[in-house]
Amino acid sequence: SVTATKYENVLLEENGGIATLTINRPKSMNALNSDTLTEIGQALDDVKANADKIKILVITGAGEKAFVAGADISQMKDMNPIEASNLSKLAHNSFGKIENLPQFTIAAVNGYCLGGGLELAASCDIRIASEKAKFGQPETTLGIVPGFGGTQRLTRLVGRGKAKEMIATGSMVDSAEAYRVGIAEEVVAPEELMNKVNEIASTIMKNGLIAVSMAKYVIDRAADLPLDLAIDFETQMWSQTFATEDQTEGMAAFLEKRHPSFPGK
Ligand code: CO8
Repeated sequence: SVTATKYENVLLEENGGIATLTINRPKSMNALNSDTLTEIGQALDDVKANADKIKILVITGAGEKAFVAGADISQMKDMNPIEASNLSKLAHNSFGKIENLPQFTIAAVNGYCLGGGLELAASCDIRIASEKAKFGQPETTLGIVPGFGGTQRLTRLVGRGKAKEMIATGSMVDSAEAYRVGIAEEVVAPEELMNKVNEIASTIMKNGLIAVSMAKYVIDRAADLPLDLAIDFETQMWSQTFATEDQTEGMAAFLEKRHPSFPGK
């Protein structure tokens, strides 16, 4: 296992092809200040640059209580609109990198997942939650609008009605409700969270990872296209997978009744 030591507000570790990015400010519930958002962006660049070693990225929060309890309110308190815009752009730059990673990403939601925390989790490909997790967009309770994608990515997960309800009330939903409305794909006991995440990551890693990466890409990039263009886009991706050794191996293994050993090219 390898740990990158150059960060102060996050931890980036790699073990057996799975990298874990831990937001590491447990005294402030892992709140996202600008230094942390900058380091998240740098860590994501590291993950992308090491795609030969890192196959899956897990994002989680340090400590028992919080995934991420939002943007750092003490930093935002005295901001003017230009500073607010700059902070929002910094977050969008970092969160956009998650969607643009070739690797599949899993948010391991271990506790409070609020505001910028839910916006971070919503940028990941899937969310696995502890039974203790609580989700919310409390921005309107502070007199602001969600600013790191909450009005958009949450709406795409749960639909307009539920997103508007969560944003207008600012109330938290528990993990059972998050599962019901499609924020969390699975909910497990707190002590099982990392086992479950590793089990899902291991299952994905046995598959053709070029295909996984292309599926992620086309799902995200075509999501807002009209259906006929989106289907065309899928056909392009699908046909390109026939240029890979993974396709040759996957289909040969099936026909020879053995497990595939994907070369990843
Ligand atoms: N920012 C800064 N500090 C925080 C934050 C935060 N978001 N959340 C918690 N903390 C700090 C607390 O101030 C406290 O510090 P201290 O020990 O120095 O008093 C410490 O973390 C522990 O927190 P609590 O004592 O409050 O712990 P509790 O267990 O009682 O409560 C909660 C936990 C429910 C998570 C509570 O801390 C809380 O409600 N936090 C704020 C949640 C929130 O409103 N988040 C949304 C922030 S807004 C946002 O994310 C907007 C994103 C887009 C902005 C775009 C701007 C351009």
